[in-house]
Amino acid sequence: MSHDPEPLTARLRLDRKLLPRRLLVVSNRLPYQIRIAGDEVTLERGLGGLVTAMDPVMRSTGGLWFGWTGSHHPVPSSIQVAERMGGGVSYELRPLELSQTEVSRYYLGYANKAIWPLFHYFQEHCEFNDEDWESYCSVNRKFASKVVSEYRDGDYVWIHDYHLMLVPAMIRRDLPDADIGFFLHIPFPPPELFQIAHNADDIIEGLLGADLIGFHTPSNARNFVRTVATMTELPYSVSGGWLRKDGRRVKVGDFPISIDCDHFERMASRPGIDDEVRAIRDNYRAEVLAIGVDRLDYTKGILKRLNAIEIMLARHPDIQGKFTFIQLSAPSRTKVSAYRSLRGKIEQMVGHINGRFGGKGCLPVDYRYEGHAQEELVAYYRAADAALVTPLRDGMNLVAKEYVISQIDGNGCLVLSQFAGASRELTHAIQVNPYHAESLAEGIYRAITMSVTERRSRMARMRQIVRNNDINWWVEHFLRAQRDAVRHRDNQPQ
Ligand code: ADQ
Repeated sequence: MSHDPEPLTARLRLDRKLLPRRLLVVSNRLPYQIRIAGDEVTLERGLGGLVTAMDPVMRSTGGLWFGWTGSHHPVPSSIQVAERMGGGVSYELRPLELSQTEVSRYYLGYANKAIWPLFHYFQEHCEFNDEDWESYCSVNRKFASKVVSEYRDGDYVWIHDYHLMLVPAMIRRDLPDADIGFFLHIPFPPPELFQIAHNADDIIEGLLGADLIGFHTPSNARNFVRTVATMTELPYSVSGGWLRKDGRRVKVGDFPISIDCDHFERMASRPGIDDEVRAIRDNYRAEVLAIGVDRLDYTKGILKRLNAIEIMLARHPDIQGKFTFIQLSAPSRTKVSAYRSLRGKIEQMVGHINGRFGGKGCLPVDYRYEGHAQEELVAYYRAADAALVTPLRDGMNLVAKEYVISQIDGNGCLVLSQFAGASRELTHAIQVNPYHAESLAEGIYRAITMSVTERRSRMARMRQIVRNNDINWWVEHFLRAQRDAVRHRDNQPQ
């Protein structure tokens, strides 16, 4: 029985020749929250970059998605997302359950208090301890065994992200000839930083079980090869993007992730959206609206963004009373103390800015601590004259691409951190260094006062770039590299 939460309106336009017989996606969380009431199973799509990118892929290719349910309630061992898709393929979830200790040690502990901050260059937030690490190892083993138990010849195993970096080698041990890819959704730091992890050797060993290891940007890929070169004696080529491990060649490459542009454009032009956009603008009564959309995370630079808005309002009294910044923050990792304290600081700062500049017309900052449906988000994107995407460090940042593609009338301006992976492609954004408050403030001011001609020309270039390199392109680019990696797996280096 299918539990498809939304009709299969359209599929990605993928080159069928590249598709494996069956795709096995492995990630920490399943893409859907599973709710059970009596006999009824309902699915609610999760939030976050990995799901936004990979769910449309699985809807098009079919296959199995292995992941943690995100709760402690028992669920069926297999759930079908879409009943019948072209070519008889189906998309099924394979839930894994984790104990409370595993959640607190593997997920909240090692993954989110050690690896997440370290890989985003926040070494002061890192907490390393042996119990968390042991739990990380045993949960990785749990994932690997589950995949191995369902694996059939011809399957392609695609492992995602920093929670599961040991899984490639664990699967390789049991299935020496399996095709295995790994994609890291967050940055990979330089060797000097990476070696702070006391289990750095094991992580490298784990990743090298894959045939292909993908990163968002060339500099992340280079950091990885340089790290392996620093820590091991393995043969490698930084420029060729390969390493050699146990007689196997491991390919390393950059694959800038993207979004399903057709889906976002459809949402941005759906019937009734013009009324929603007008209602948002009428509600705020501001001449200029800017927006920020993030999971509430210290890497996203929300505090520095708010600080820059305060500086901008103080320096440019002409826009006081005419400008509103809407910050939509989705709750995230609320059990980690760094996230809880960040929430308190943001709320305090919003109150301070509104106290200082409010009462002169419109509200300076509207802060909402909640997740929004994608359709609603797109209405906000369309209503906003500018989007402020100013992370302190970010693998890619899909919000930047979603904003650009939602500007179907060619308007809008993007302020983008130079430390987001997206800044490599979106060179026509106003690029800023979020660590420098004054230039961030001026970047925002420049965006909201830019001439219509310049704004439209920059937006047209960015829309074209995102359209050319959309999620179809990303999947194909990765699968093509995987096919080549497997072909050359046993080749001696030139
Ligand atoms: P994230 O850190 O989650 O992803 P991002 O790429 O911006 O960051 O993706 C966030 C997703 O969540 C977007 O699709 C966005 O629309 C959605 N979202 C955010 N706030 C929301 C809100 N308030 N309401 C509703 N939806 C909201 C990780 C990496 C990124 C990388 C992606 C994909 O950290 O660098 O781009 O994976 O690889």
